[in-house]
Amino acid sequence: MQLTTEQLGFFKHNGYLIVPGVMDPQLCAKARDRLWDSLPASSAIKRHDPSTHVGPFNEHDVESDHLNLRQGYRWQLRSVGTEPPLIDLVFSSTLQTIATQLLGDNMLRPPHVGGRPMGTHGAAWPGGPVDPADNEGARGIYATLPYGDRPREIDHCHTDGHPFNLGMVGLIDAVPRDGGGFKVWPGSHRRLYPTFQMSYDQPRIPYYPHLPSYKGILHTPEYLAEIKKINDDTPAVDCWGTEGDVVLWHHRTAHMAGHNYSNKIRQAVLYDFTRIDLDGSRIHGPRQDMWHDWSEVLQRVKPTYSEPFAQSQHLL
Ligand SMILES: O=C(O)CCC(=O)C(=O)O
Ligand SMILES: [Fe+2]
Repeated sequence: MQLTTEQLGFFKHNGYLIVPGVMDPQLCAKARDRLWDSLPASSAIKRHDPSTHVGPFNEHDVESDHLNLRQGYRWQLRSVGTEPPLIDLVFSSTLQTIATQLLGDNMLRPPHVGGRPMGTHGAAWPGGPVDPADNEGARGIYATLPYGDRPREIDHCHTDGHPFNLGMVGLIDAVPRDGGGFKVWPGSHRRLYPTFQMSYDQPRIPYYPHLPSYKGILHTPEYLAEIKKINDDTPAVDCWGTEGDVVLWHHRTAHMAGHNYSNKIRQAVLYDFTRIDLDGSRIHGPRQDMWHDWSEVLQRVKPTYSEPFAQSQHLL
């Protein structure tokens, strides 16, 4: 399967692209089994009884291991990220063809079956997030429990602070509207790209036990101002869909894991495509041409698309 010129143009303009039905249904089913099999038999949440799926996880079901984190409404099973079924799912020949169209011929760095999953080394700093770049496969299976009667909340977008080229969120089960799907802020990649000091990374303040207050990712004032503006002036797009759909997104696209106001657990697999030249390209600051590290076809494509196509992308 090849992306059309319209799909490429849409991705270039909006920083995301929903591609329907590209993941194998049997592998999606295997991934769901893998998620549920990781739950102890004694858990209050029972796979075949949806009435037990409403979050947050109760005290007994909470798990703080970063390889299989269950906290609040979030369940992030990362240990499976380098197992064959997950890698076959995210690095299938279909998805390699698509990612190659975006990132260029012979540029994809393959994942490593049996390699180090994300979360192996715990949080990047005490109380901080896990570094998604410290990983040789998929980020893992990310699930969000239904919020039940929790009041509606405001959306807050962020960007990811680790080096990668192209993000992917793949639905391993159908996700309804407002059901915790990946949310993106269209066009944010073009506005944020020039506000970073480096083209892929975000500098980090190291953590020291005797100097605990100042730590984590350092943002430029330009970035902080722009992401706040984006949050205020751009309506987010909810990437709901059916089993096998994927969302591809530019590494600087503002996004969030949607709030789950449905009565169904949101189940998705996250993967970052990286180019084999990322080790060299990450030393550069933002390029004059933000498409420098992308395929020639994408560099050349006009960022135009039809209204019906935009509708199919939940933009209108
Ligand atoms: O689960 C999702 O949809 C997105 C998660 C995310 O943005 C992240 O882990 O950085
Ligand atoms: Fe993120």
